[in-house]
Amino acid sequence: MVNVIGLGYIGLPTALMLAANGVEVVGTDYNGNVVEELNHSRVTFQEDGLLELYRRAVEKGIRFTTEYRKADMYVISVPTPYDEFSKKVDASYVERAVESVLSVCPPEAVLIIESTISPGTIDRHVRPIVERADKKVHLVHAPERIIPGNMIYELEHNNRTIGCDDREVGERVRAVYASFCKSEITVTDIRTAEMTKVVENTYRDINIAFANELAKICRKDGLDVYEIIRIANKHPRVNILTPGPGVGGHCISVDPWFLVGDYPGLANIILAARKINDSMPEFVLERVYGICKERGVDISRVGFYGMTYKEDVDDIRQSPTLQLIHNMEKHLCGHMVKFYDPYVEKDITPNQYHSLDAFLEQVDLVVIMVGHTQIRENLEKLEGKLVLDTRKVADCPDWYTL
Ligand code: SAJ
Repeated sequence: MVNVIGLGYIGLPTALMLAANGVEVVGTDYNGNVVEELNHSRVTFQEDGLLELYRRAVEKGIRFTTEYRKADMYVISVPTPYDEFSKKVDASYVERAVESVLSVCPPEAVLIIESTISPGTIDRHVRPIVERADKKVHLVHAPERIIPGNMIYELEHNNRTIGCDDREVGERVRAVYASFCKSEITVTDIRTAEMTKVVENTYRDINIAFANELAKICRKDGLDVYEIIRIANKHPRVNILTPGPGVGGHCISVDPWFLVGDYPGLANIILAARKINDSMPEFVLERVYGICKERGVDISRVGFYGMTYKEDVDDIRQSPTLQLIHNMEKHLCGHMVKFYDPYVEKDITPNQYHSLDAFLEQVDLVVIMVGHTQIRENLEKLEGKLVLDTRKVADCPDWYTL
């Protein structure tokens, strides 16, 4: 049996996928509300195909509880927040989960940590706990790679990495993941797996930063960055990403800091990329102020469309819009502009609307921060408005871009 600990964005789909493919699974979360929702046939976040997968898993007998269970294998997918000032990973949730597992697990159990951790976390934070508990268990790091918005497909089709101390244990874990993963599963050591995960997200951060820097350079000279990227990408070895209002989410905007924090003086391009991406919300604000001045728009008639960190997800963690709100608070004008996101039901900020039409009625300049399908399918509603399209959702010559 596998006990999946932490039923969030990663743990829940993983638990469901294992169960739907015939593995006996108990899902554990210490948050009673999450367990209650799941026990009442409600999935706790929006993701394509999640509800259908949930139903398949329930048919196969998955159970949800707040208790840690006796199992041969544990998949730990609890949050690993980072400290904004020190930029270091906060492994306390992982530590507590490991402690709780150790209190119930049989000897020789396998503890698989899926949460993103900074390189060296298992040696520094987890092994000492295991040593203190004086119980023989096997540690494994199997970092997740799925992308919100396409999680279910990617769980089945992405290659995976399994880091372990002991090859035979790695092969056992591989067999369990192979119950649903149709792609290549590489078995390596734990430190290599930890580093690989952070390197993957850092690679993407650097590439997004390059696109964002190009946007700033082209703006300076009145060049169309999108056209330049489109043409450059026709080169067989060039693949530039898309500029945007910043980088959000719990991974790409966080993981590179672990390398900066642990390798000061060495992680230079990584640090520069982080700074460029973090500067984008402010760059959007500068564009907004410029357009308002040029077109005589009152700041109270400016509306930001989209608050999540990217399109068609309901996750707002570290989103460019939240970063921008934070910046505006410093300039004491955050309360004047308007916000709307079809995926965000909770009020995050004053002047937040819950209907697209009501929001549009109140604004003259719409700043598209997220390219949700909703706005792509309702472009006609933007007719007569000034638009700053930071995501290039449409090819409208009259619209402003980054
Ligand atoms: N973004 C751009 N321009 C682009 C691509 C992305 O501005 O061309 C922005 C997005 O809008 C978003 C941010 O970057 O704000 C990150 O989004 P993303 O879609 O690139 O990635 P995440 O954070 O949703 O998921 C990443 C993925 N990692 C990589 O692609 C290397 C995913 O596979 C990981 O599982 C996930 O991080 C994680 O949990 O680590």
